[in-house]
Amino acid sequence: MPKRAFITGITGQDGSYLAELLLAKGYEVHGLVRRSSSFNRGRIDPIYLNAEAGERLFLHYGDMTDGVSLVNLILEIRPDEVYNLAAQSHVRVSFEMPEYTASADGIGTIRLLEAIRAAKLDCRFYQASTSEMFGATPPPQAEDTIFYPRSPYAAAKLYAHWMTVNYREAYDMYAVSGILFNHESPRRGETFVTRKITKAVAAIKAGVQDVLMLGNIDAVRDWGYAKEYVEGMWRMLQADEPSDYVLATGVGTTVREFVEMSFEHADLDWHDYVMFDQRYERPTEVDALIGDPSKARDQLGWKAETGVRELARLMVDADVAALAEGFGTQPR
Ligand code: NAP
Ligand code: G4F
Repeated sequence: MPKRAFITGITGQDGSYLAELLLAKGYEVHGLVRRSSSFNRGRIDPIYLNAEAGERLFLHYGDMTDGVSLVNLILEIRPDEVYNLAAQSHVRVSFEMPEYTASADGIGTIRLLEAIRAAKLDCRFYQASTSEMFGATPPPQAEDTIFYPRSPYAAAKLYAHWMTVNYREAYDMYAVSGILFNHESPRRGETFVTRKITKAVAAIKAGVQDVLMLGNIDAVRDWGYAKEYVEGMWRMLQADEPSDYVLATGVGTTVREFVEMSFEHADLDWHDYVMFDQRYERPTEVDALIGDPSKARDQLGWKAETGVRELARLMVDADVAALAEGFGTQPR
């Protein structure tokens, strides 16, 4: 019998890479999808081009704000491993929708943990925690660094993080939190800053965009390649004992530097195109996130391989190619 995994957020950046990884490892993969009036499966659709992998991929309608759908799916699927990646994951948007973000990201995690507990399932649980939980605490940030959330998103994720710890301690569940620093790819949502930049570079190069409006370009982030981070998630669920881990590169880069690298790769001078727009600033900003991934390296043998310059280049190249093929907004 193949191992059976259930992924919430399978249509997102990480969910799509994780589904591919688990299918390649021989898993049967079940994913939660939201009903939408327009197509929202662009990232996982290519899996069906491989008939063998496609046969082991199953999609189910549900929502993190609908506990009954989660209870029914857990009972029906009876997974060996659950990866809770679904979230309203945009920090700026969480200031506009704090209640929904709390429900989907915070209470949604409880809905899922309770569904597992009620089903008396002996499965392993991964929670997508985030470096945003460190917020105002200066870098470097590791597993034992004090949390200081600076947005409704970070506060909701911190609640989910502590509830994951609590279910591990209270009910002896194999439940872990991956505290992941920013990770990007050509599949990154187009309103996150890296993808917004690389997509703009491609469009400016093609002569179909004149200007790129950005908010705070002095913020520092620790950017890695998403494809490598999903391997770390899987490794966390294969360890002998459940524990929480930071995944990061350990290198900090400003948004300004990411802009420079991306424009430079396309032989463009960013000063000619980038303008400040206050609308992209946040009521409370997280100035600097730089992770210390020593524990994951020592205990899981996990290490980020792709540096930020290479990441910027591969994202620009993918956006240039997508535009040339006429798939300008299609995440691959
Ligand atoms: P993403 O691309 O925004 O994907 C989010 C996924 O969650 C999508 O599949 C989305 O579905 C789904 N979703 C959102 N609200 C939902 C709801 N109410 N019910 C069911 N599904 C819902 O995010 P990502 O970058 O892959 O990140 C994956 C997870 O890791 C998220 O929890 C994020 O907060 C966390 N995280 C990300 C990073 C990062 O740098 N990428 C770092 C740390 C933690 P639709 O496709 O229908 O929108
Ligand atoms: O790309 P961002 O929106 O990512 P942010 O806020 O760091 O959050 C991402 O990483 C977290 C992990 O640390 C995840 F948990 C979360 O789900 C998400 O994936 O913004 C990065 C930085 C911020 O400081 C922001 O203020 O870029 C700055 N920025 C400047 N101009 C901008 C823009 N961000 C966005 N999205 N758009 C701008 O125009």
